[in-house]
Amino acid sequence: MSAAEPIARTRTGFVAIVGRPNVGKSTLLNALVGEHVSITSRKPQTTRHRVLGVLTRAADAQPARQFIFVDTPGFQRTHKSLLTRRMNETVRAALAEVDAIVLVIDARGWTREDETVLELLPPECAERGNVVLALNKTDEVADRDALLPLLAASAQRFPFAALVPISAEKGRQLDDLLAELGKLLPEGEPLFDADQFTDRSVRFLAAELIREKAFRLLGDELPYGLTVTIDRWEEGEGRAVIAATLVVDRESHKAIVIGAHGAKLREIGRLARIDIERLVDKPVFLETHVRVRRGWSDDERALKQFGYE
Ligand SMILES: Nc1nc2c(ncn2[C@@H]2O[C@H](COP(=O)(O)OP(=O)(O)OP(=O)(O)O)[C@@H](O)[C@H]2O)c(=O)[nH]1
Ligand SMILES: [Mg+2]
Repeated sequence: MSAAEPIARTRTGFVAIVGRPNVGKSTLLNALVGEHVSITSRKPQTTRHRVLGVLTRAADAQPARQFIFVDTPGFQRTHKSLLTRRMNETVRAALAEVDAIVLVIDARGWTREDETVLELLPPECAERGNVVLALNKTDEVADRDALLPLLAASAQRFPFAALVPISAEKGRQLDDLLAELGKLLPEGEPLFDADQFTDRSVRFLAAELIREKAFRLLGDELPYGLTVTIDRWEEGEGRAVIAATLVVDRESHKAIVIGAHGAKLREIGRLARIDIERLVDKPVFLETHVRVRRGWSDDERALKQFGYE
């Protein structure tokens, strides 16, 4: 190595994943990190919190890189409740404090909602060149040639640092995306241990896993008025005993969550328990209850109590 050659250094940085609801941001975060950090579902507005997912790469030939991905709620164009307003604030705050941004759109084309998110990017991003466009769900695109005009049109819209077609669900082209993002990480020492994959507690992750199963098993109308609290968490004798409450905002929703003879609630609990056991690596006894708290998603105190700050 000649003296003039720069010494390769460790790079560490925050990368926000933003986009409209349901484009696959959380699926992408999980695929990049290789862990079920952020919950996903077919329903829009699944993610409500800022969730970090950490990927540490220490290849022999290359300097170490630590990507700290920030999953964000899908940005919504209208505020339906205090909760949606909070979710949008979470997106704005994340954008302001990161080193790089992945804007996720659907590979089938731009929508008005995507443009709204593009307009949300801090003005200095264009100059800094720290935004990568990920065109997700390429597995749904029958004609790959159709992507070419979309790539060209996207480059016209904004000076993206790179445009990468991906499939988060099938794990396609994720290394290409990481290679582009790696260039945008600033030099710096890792902030998380190599085996740490999120900043969130197992308690938070467990509550989210229960919410995920409820989102997946319940009808369209319900999930937006549903949240989960963990009321008891005891670990011992080789197992964990957890009590959780699914909180709904209407009396009529309680019966729907419970289902005929309790079947729905049992299934939500069974699926969540399997995932929580994997998380804590021991058998779990999960007790679930349903409670009504009217109008909680518009109630400042309730939002705070349920962890939406
Ligand atoms: N076909 C296909 N589906 C995908 C892909 N990525 C995500 N999905 C699906 O898209 C839906 C939404 O995924 P999420 O990851 O929850 O989307 P999100 O952008 O985080 O949604 P919000 O949190 O609600 O904003 C789920 O049903 C995913 O399985 C993909 O690459 N291909
Ligand atoms: Mg999400």
